[in-house]
Amino acid sequence: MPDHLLVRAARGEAVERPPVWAMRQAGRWDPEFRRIRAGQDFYAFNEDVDRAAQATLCPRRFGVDAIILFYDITTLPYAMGLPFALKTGAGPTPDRPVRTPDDLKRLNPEPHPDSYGYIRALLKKVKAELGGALPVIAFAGAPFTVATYCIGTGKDVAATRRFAAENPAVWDGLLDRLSVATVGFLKTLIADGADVYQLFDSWAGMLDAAEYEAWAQAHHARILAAATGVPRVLFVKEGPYLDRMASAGAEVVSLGRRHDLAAARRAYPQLVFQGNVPEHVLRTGTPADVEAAVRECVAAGGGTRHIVNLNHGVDKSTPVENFEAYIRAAKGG
Ligand code: 1CP
Repeated sequence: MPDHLLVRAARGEAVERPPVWAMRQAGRWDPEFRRIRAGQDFYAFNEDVDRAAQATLCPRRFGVDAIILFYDITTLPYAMGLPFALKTGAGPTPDRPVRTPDDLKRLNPEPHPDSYGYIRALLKKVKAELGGALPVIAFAGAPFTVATYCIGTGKDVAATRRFAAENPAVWDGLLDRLSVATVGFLKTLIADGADVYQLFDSWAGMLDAAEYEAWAQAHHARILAAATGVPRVLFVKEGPYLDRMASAGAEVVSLGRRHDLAAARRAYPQLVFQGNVPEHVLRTGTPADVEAAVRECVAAGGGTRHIVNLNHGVDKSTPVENFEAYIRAAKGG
C-alpha cells in the first residue's frame, strides 16, 4: 500500500493536491456524532471502544484525508490518576484539582499502557475498519494546556499565572510529570501504528514570551525530540511566536490567522504548514463563502508542504453543508 497523501505531504514530498482534515472534526457539530454520543458521560463513552470507534469514523463520510482518534487531551492525566468529569460550559473538570505536593505525587508520570488500554484498542479497531484507506492521527495535549485542566483553570490564563506564582514547585513538577507521561503515551501509540501525531498547546498562545519559553517551548522540544518515527504536527491556537514553533522540532506547524500562510512558507521553506482557513467562515458563512476561503488558502499554500485545516477546531454550531463545502473545495471540486 503506497503511503497516504497526508503522510507524504507532511514529509514535504510533491503531492497531487494538498490533503485536508479539520481539528475537532469528530464533534458535536455533526448530527451523526450527536446521535452516537447520545448524552452519555464523556469518559465512559470513550472507554466504550465500539462506540468511540463509530465517533472517530463519523467524518469519513465527508471525504476527509485523515481520521483523528476520539479521546480528549485530559485522557492522559486521567490515566495518570486524576479523574475528570466533563461539565457543560466549563469543559473537563478534575474531581480534585492538583494543588499540593501530595496531589502531584498521586500523578503517575509513567502510567502503565493498560491504564489507557481503551485508546490502544480504539486505534487498533479504527485501523482495522479503515483497512489502510486513511491515515490515523493520534494526539496529546502539550503539558501547559493539560496542566491548566489539572489545576482547574483551563483557558483563564490569569488564574493559571496566579497558581504558578503561588505554587512554583507544584507547577514546575506538574509540567515535568506531564512531559514524561506524554512521551510514553505517544511512543506507545506510535508503536501501535498511529501514522501521525499532533501536539495541542491550545492555550499557550496567551502566554508572554518568557512564559512561553519555560512552560510551552521547553516541553514541546523535549517531547518532539523523544517521540519520533512519524510526522509530527505542533498546534498552538493563534500562537504568536512562529519562530519558536518553527524550531520546536515538529515537521508540521499548524498556523493561525495572525500569520500569513504564503509569507510563512517563504520564511520557513523547510517546514510544512497546516491551516489556516478561518473557522468563523465555516460557522457563520454560506457554502460559497467557505469555498472562496478554502480556494484562497489552497492558493497561498502553494500545492506542496501544505495540509489544509482550520486556524482552530470546528465549532459546534457549524452547519453540515459548510463542512461539506470545506472538504469539496479543498479537493478542487
Ligand atoms: O460531549 C462532547 O462530545 C464534548 C466535546 C468534546 C469532544 C468532541 C470534548 C470535551 N472533547 C472532545 C474530543 C476531542 N478533544 C478530540 C478528538 C475529536 C476531534 O478532534 O475530532 C480532540 C483532538 C480534543 C482536543 C481538546 N480537548 C483540546 C485541544 C483542541 C482545541 O480545541 O483547542 C482542548 C483544549 C480540549 C479540552 C476540552 N475537551 C472538551 C471540551 C468541551 C474542552 C474545552 C474546550 C474549550 O474550552 O474550548
